[in-house]
Order: sequence, then C-alpha cells, then structure tokens
Amino acid sequence: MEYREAAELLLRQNDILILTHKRPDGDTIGCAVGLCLALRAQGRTAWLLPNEDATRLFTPYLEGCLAPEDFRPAFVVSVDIAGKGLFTPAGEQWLQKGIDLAIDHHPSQEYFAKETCLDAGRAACGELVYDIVRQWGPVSREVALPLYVAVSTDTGCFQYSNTSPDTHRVAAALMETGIDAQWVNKRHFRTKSLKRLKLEALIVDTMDLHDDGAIAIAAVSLDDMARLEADEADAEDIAAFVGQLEGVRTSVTIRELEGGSCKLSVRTDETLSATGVCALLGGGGHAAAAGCTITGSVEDAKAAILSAIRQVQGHA
Ligand SMILES: [Mn+2]
Repeated sequence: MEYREAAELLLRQNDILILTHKRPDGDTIGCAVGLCLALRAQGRTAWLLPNEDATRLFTPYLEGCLAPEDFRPAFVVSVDIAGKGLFTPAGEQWLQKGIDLAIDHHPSQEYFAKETCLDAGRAACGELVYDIVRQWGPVSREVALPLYVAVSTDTGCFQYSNTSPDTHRVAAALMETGIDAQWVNKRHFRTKSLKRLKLEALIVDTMDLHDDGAIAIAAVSLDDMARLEADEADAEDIAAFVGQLEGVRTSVTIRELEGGSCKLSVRTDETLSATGVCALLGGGGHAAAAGCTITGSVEDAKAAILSAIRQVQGHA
C-alpha cells in the first residue's frame, strides 16, 4: 500500500507494537522511535519491542519507548525489516502470530505481513516513515530527530549512492523542525572509538584484494573482536569502510558469528548488483548494498562470496 493508506491504517489502530530488525541499525531504530512518538502524539499507545542487539550508539534514542513485558498489542508493525530471517528472537513470535503492517524500502521484501507499505526508491526507510507521520500534522522535533538519524545513517551521511534529491528534501524538512543535526552527524560520522580505529587498521592489514584491487574482501573474526576488546558499537557500519580504498568497486566485509556462521555485507558500484550477488547465497538488500549469512568459517565465506561475485559477473 501507498504511504497515505499506511498513515490512515495506522491511525485507525491502538495498542501498537513496533518491531526492529536483528542487529539493528540507525534506520530501523530511528524509524521505530519516530513512528512510536508520532503515534503517541496522536493519542495512541505505542511501544517498541525491546531489541537485545541494540548497541550504545542507538540505545539513547530508545529511552521511554521500550514495551513493558505485560504489553498486549492489538496491531504489530515492522520497520525496515526485509525478510523473515531478519526478525529478532523476541520478534519471531509475532511473525507466527501475524504482522499487521510492514513498512520497508528493500527491494528484497518478502511480504510476510498482512499489509506492506514498500517504496524501494527510498534511500532510507526513515524517508517513508516521515511521509507517513506528516499525514497526521506537523512533525515535531522529538519525532524528527530519530527520523533524521534513520536517514543520515542509512545514507552514510548523505554520501552513499542511494542518496537522492528526495533524501535531502526530507532531511531539510526534518532540520527545519529545529533538531541538532550537526550533533547527530558528529556523533555517528565524525567520532570513532580507539577500538574502532584498531579494527579498521586490522582490516587494512588483512584484507584480500582481487582483480587488481577492484574487489576487496575483509574479514573480522570473533578472535579479532575479542583481542581488540571491541563490541558491536565499535563495528557499526564497518561494511562501509573497505569501499573507501581507492580503486575498489566491490567490497565485502565478513563478520564471523557465534555458532559457526558468518554474516557478509557486500557494497558495489553500478557495475555489479550487490543484491544479485547476495541472493545467490540466500540473502538480499539493495542494488549497491546487500547482505547474507552463510554457515561455515571465514575462509568458507570468502570462497563462497568470490564465487557468487564471479557468477554474477558472468565469469563462472
Ligand atoms: Mn534501511
């Protein structure tokens, strides 16, 4: 459904639970908090399902929005969740009971909800949520701040190829509410922990280059994380790092997970479809940024992704 219909549908509800995706980023958190506060401003009861993976980068935005354990929702909405595999352990029970509305911007959307408001043309799901909440009246500063976080973080501070004129128009409208956008961007883009810098140094030292440096494959193992005493906040959006290397057109960042699997993040330019590559390994995402999870070691993951890239390139 279109965003105006989603806005009408939401306004007919009460006791609304909002779900964010596994390993939450700024987009899913920002959308959820912005939507929650906007619904409350319309007199609705709305809460976010607590997400155990939220890092300290994003937990401050969640304050006051996390559902108490005894909350019994009448309507369940997911934001920025493309597929069933991206639900948190706590969120999966709602997948069983039924999601009423999915708001998303991923072309790989799996249509798991009764109703879906999808616009794959949006750089961030936050742009879409902004269009929904502004149907209910002027957007307040409290609602605008998390939505700005969503838009800013999902576009790499308005630098990734998904950034459109509309992205800037939404950001401008959000800024006009009086939020401190500079504070958001300093916090998320111009501040790095020492552990983060060491993580980047490790990637530079250990990444593999193929095709004269056009393909870079980096891996961060659980051992690496433990040795650097780094946590998920230190690794936030680390997938964007390798692509900064001059000459790289396709970058892959592999994160080893507990339990013998690896999460892969693929970033590409217009010469290769990231979602095409990841689809071969059961994942999905956007044209220039996609991901997948595979069972196996870091070395298995490296081999699998290189072979998927070759297949999409037509070299297989
Ligand atoms: Mn997103």
